[in-house]
Amino acid sequence: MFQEDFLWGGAIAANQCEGAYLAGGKGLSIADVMPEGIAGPPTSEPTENNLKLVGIDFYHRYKEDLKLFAEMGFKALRMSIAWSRIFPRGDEEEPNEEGLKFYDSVFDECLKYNIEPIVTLSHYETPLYLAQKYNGFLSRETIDYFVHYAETVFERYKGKVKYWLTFNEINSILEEPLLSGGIWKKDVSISERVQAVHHELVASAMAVRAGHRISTQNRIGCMVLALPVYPYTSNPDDVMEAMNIDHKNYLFTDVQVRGEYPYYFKRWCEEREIQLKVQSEDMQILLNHTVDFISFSYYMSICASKSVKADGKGNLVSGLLNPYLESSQWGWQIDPKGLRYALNQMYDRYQKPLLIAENGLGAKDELVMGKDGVPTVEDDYRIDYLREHLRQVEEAIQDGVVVIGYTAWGCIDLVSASTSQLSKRYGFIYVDRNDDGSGSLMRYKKKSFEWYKEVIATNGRNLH
Ligand code: BGP
Repeated sequence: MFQEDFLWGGAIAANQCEGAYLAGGKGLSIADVMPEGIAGPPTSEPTENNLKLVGIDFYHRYKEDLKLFAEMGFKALRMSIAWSRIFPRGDEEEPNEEGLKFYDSVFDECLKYNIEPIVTLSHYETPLYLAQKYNGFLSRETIDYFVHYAETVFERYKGKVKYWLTFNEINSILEEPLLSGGIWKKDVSISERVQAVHHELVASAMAVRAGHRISTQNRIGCMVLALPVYPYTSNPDDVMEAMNIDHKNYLFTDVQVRGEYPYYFKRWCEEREIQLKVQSEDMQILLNHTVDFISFSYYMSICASKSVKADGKGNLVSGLLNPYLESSQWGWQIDPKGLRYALNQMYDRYQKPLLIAENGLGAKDELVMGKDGVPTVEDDYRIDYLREHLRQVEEAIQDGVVVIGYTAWGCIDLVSASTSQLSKRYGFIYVDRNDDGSGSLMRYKKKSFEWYKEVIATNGRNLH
């Protein structure tokens, strides 16, 4: 049974939906120069083929969109603030009032419908200036700029926003230093990546400290990409390989939740000849300012082997394909039980409340004429995917895991993070925009819209 105040809702990110990339004094972010997402190199300036520059025009249409979310009965909306709307370059002293006002209106509109905003401070949208001048979190300076930004928004939205997440999928920085760490330079060594990890972790803990100081109401969480790893075979070498990948991922939550680098970190660094530069107060900050809850995205599990080479396509990482699982049209393997497993693993290790901040199926949708003469999408495949995953969430709750909410990724179609396409659709709401940028931007309810509305209305009882 889902708890009575379960946070049912959806998730979006500023850079993938807002568009209006220069409106209201916004500065450029790294997303504005990554027209192919992580599939291709960044450009020197924004280019017309970058779908994120217009996104789904949420910046101008948020009222219409929030009304639709409210109609589905959303209790929560996970969204992000575009850092460069508040600090266009990232290193200013004074924030951009117009940017602050925009989010005031968005939060007010959420609260009008009793939708709890869950706000990510940094979701793959580091200000471009900080990326180019400082190589983002590779430099220590960026910690201070981030904390100044966090304090600014904590102060401003005190009383409006209570749930915060610091860095989206913080563990992806090892694989995606630009997207996740704002590191502009090419050829980022493993030492540099780990140094940037440390800076992000310190920045996150300092933000937690500021958030708790500014309001005792604030509940601040971490956000990681959950990726259950199964040994490819029962060969102990494969089991160890799976354990090593797990260790790499748990490094982040261990620091953010327990306040310390895990016991295996020292050897891990030594073997890679990493000499971490740590300032004297860092460890104390990490220890004293841990998160209130854990949130994570979940899309797939992977298999690990010592001897077989990876051929699977992953979200931000790749792993071996599991012969027992089907794949999405984008090659992501569908594993609802993996979600129950991930929830149990995470709870087993930390005993902290868990929020599923992202989960969903990216699929090609076909707009057809509905019975009432309004276009729609018959997305039974999406309903099946979500139902199976939610049933497993319920199983985990029955196991004893404390789950506080579920925000379905891309509750309205938006631009994909990894491939920058619009045709990879996740939404309950279809947005008429195509990969070539054409389309009216009109919104249409898919079949899953009514289904999810019913899930929320029955607090999950209709899943059976
Ligand atoms: C996560 C990101 C999201 C989102 C999602 C789906 O990694 O946090 O921003 O986009 O994955 O990925 P994609 O958009 O590549 O399909």
